[in-house]
Amino acid sequence: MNREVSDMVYSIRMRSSKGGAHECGGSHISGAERLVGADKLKELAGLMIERAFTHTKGRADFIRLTIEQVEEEKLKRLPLLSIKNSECDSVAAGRKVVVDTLLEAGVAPSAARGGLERLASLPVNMRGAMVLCCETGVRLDDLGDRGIRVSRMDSDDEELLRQWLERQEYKGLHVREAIVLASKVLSFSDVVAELCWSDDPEYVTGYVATKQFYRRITPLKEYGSARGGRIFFVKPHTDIAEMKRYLEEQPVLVGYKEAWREYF
Ligand code: WAQ
Ligand code: MG
Repeated sequence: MNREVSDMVYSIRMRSSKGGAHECGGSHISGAERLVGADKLKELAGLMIERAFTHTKGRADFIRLTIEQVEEEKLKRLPLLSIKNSECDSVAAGRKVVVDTLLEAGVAPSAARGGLERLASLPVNMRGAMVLCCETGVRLDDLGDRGIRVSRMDSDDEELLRQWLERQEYKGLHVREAIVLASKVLSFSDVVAELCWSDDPEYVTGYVATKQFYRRITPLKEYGSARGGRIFFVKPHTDIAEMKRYLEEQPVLVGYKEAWREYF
């Protein structure tokens, strides 16, 4: 079948760093992942380059922009996680909510506390996520500072997602991108929970995502800190190679419109 270029779907993604490329020791500045039609590529490429140049973590001197056609038959559709929100008085209180939520999701106490400690004491920002066993807290991937980089995902309707979030008073790009990413991550059967906070110095809200929901928690770090990261807590004996393949390569669109209708 002949299809117009305008009907095709593309993965467009960017990663940027400072002090050289990531693989040459540069420090991670920012990244972005979208899945869109050809008509959006030019605008998004411009926005992604601008993001790398104007980030609060500094001006990137290395930018990798990748554009790749995705086979539409391979697109998988997933529901968006529902949102809960916890506002706390301090980082310590926020992190207590983290531990409680991880325990509820089936993460062992030592793994929950150990994971939190690891994220809080990272010597450098990774550009992806580390994988920890939910029972022992042992790191299961051998991907060093790279970790697993979730890719090839987007919402199926950006404008509707924005409106749905704003209805709940959640504004801005951080939450929009994070809930799409978390919805993909938790869709892998052996992932029990995800913990994240941003490496952007001014963004102190983080989250724990579980199979049931996406819990935003404010604050999870001190204002001004440029350290952040992600942990995927998985069941013991998880096939890490298979998980990496799914999270990095399977194209995914999240956000059944049916599920959003009740909010309008
Ligand atoms: N895949 C895996 N890990 C990633 C990815 C990715 N695509 N992108 C970033 N990371 C890791 C990496 O270690 C970063 O240093 C860290 O996560 C933080 O990334 O509801 O903005 O993009 O308001 O700074 C949470 C929103 C925002 C909470 C998180 O993360 C809310 C955020 P950032
Ligand atoms: Mg960031």
